[in-house]
Amino acid sequence: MRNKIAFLSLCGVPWVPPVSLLRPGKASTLPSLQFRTTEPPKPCHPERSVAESKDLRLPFALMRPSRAGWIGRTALAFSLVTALTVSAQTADQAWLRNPDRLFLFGKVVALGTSPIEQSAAQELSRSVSHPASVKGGISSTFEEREKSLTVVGTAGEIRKAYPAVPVPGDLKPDEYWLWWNGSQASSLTIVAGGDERGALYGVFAIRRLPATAEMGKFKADYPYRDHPALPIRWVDEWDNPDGSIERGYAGRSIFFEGGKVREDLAPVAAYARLLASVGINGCNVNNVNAAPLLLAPESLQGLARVANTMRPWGVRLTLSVDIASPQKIGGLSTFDPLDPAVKAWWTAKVDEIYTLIPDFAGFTVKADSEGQPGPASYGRTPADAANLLAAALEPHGGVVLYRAFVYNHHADWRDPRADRARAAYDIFHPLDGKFASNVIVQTKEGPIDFQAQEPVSPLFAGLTHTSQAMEIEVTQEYTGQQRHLVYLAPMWKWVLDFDLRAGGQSTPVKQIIAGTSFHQPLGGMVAVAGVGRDAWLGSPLALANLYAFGRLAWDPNLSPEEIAAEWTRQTVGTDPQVVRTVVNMLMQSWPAYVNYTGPLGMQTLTDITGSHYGPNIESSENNGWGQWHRAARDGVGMDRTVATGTGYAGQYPQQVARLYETAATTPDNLLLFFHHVPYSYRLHSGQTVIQYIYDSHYQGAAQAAALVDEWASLQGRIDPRLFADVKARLQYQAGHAIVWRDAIVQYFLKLSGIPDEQGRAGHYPGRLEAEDARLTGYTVIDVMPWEDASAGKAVTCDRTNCSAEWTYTGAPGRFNIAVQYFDLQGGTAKFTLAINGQPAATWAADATLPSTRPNGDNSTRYTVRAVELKPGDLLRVEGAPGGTDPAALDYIEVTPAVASSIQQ
Ligand code: GCV
Repeated sequence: MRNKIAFLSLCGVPWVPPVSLLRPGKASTLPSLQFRTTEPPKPCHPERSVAESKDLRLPFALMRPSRAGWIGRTALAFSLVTALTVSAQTADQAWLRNPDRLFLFGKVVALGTSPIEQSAAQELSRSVSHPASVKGGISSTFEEREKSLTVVGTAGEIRKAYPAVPVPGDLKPDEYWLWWNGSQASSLTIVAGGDERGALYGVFAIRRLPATAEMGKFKADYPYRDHPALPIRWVDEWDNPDGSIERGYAGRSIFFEGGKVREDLAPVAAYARLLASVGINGCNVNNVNAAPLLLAPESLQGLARVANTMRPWGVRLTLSVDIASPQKIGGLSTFDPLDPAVKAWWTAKVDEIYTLIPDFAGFTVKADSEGQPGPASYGRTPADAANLLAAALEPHGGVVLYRAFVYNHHADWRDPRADRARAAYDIFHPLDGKFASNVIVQTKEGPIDFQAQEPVSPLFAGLTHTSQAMEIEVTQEYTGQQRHLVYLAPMWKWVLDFDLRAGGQSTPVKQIIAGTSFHQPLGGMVAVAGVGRDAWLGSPLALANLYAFGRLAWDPNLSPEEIAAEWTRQTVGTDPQVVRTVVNMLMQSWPAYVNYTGPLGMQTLTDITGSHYGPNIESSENNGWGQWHRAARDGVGMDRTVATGTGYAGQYPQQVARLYETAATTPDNLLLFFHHVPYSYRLHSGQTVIQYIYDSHYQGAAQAAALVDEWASLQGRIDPRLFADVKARLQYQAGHAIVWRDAIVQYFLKLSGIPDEQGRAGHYPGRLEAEDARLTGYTVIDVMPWEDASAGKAVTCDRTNCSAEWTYTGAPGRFNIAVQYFDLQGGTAKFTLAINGQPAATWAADATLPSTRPNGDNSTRYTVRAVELKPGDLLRVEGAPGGTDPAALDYIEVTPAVASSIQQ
């Protein structure tokens, strides 16, 4: 089927629209419109017809695409976290599948010929051209309605072509206005933008509206207009020229391979379309740990191709730069920001970039941070470095996003006053007012580093004369790396709404970064996205985070539930039970993750110096990285008070500082971030700290298991491949949540010496340790860190086959048998569970999990269900190493078979 679009050059036909207004229908989510009939205006000269499509001549159509939308077309052959097969990226994997319903009248025309307006018109074409959609959408009344017209253009173009249409005179850049009039048989719909990008966003709003809660608003506020709250809405990709992605969990880069920009940029175009659909207007394509050679002329040619690919979607290219580039690639002996030769080098380099990329958006800078060079080498400040780049960019309209993520990663952990959390404020607050007007200081949402739970960075209130952006992470570096379902919008929303009370006034973060609290010219929100070639984020439900970022950057007042519902309707399905269930799962997922990975503000208790994935409690301590939680025999938490601690609490404006200064007023969920307290300290909830640690971890693991059950209730209601894929992921997550639970609980049990009131910690009914089994070939090892294995020990095999055998001594009945093993990188081991010599299950340890040593990164649970057992039965696990994976085994656990997956 050919899709064609008509581009009209219209003159101002004096067509006066009737005053009849849209009356929302009572019945469905589709308003049944009542119009006074009128003829739409005619173009004053014939269409310069680029193309025309019957498919575009749709009435207010109800379209139902086939269910194959989502992953259906992507051959996402995924078996658990097992070999994550690389699947091509398509926009409908994310949320741009053909809409179930579309609010659109008649033929679509774009008034302008710019690439962005063409994209806008083509987007509507694409939405209605799906054969399955057409089947449901074209009705017998099609012919009656073919006179209807949807016109896309800038406000100026619309005004010129349709002087009688009341386009507001004050539409801002990126803003859109939707208006229509006429009858069902013959109507005019206008999508006007404050600029071309605004028109494009208007088209995406039309596409989204029927699937969103905005529909109600749409009815009430006709004509509908909307603009983004924040001018800068960028994604940062941490892609390296070799094609790897720092903290990316979805395969290789869509931008780079082998040191160059990839030939095939089709995924980049699809990505730009996805970004545009939620209003994202900039994409930084390279790692902030920047490779200076990307600024070499041949690289810039490649980057210009990327910019050209994203431009039709209004997404501007931005780059991370190494501040030492003048020295590293420019042949200068210095990169001192105040050196005239350095200034001249940057000016020439920026001019070169703009020759190739006229709409280049600007630079992101990581300097003096985690080994990156910076102005400190010359005794200069971040303002000196930022202003150097800003001066070069300013004539072209470019901006500098200078990251406040600057800290000493060789801090002295023995010094009770040392505190990484203080660094951003200590360094940047004194520079407030010294940055050029096109510099934006980009601050991570919390003072440490994208932990599962942190307080809001006090720096937002510490820069009242500087434009600011907030940086968040869509890629789940510390929040389960896309293997765990963790919908982060509730956390971001909490930060956005947090009122820092600067100067005693209401100053929520969302208003500070919009530039409104302190009357700054710029501001924004930037997300480290981490998309790759494996279905964008490697995991279907993780895409809700990318969607949520865009929606919150557009409108921080949206609720995470609303956003989750929008995403679900557009992506998983519109069945109310599906929407309810998925929204519920998404909303529970972050609190659950916090519960089982590090509650009370301890931060994510993960392997800080390595994978950032599995549990490793002591890895945070006794090193210079400063992610300390100070867990000790006497108590836990870091004293950050002014009175007795690091003084960090005093960086907040007075009212907030007072709140955090005493343990009694600090909210429970951040207690241990601010205070070192004994394990017996009572929370506001009445529980002791230690009991909360036990309870929350058991609760978190149970919540993770409940996600499996909730998802299971959707069987038959959603795409079967999506169902199977997500189910396997959730089962893995439920098993890994138990690894987390047991690691943290046994660690704190040992450290505190205080038993669990409920008797769970240290007691595992039905658990049979591998080290206690009759072993053939297997040898017992100490697992590091010890808390990552049950009782600290496991067994590994250095032959071709080994086995561990136990005699069952419990009551007869039906049981689930969970086998806890370690699925290491570097090979595929095989396991068999045999009962009385008969194989009950055989599986391969073929996941792609971190680490080449057995630990909490790769501890994995495989459950064989509903096995009949009687006393005396022999339970035997056979392990066959593969490559460097030694088929390591921790334990088996025999628990009564119940319908629920809680026993994962
Ligand atoms: C790009 C954390 C991450 C690093 C990242 C850094 C940053 O430390 O682990 O991979 O580096 O943040 O934001 O610069």
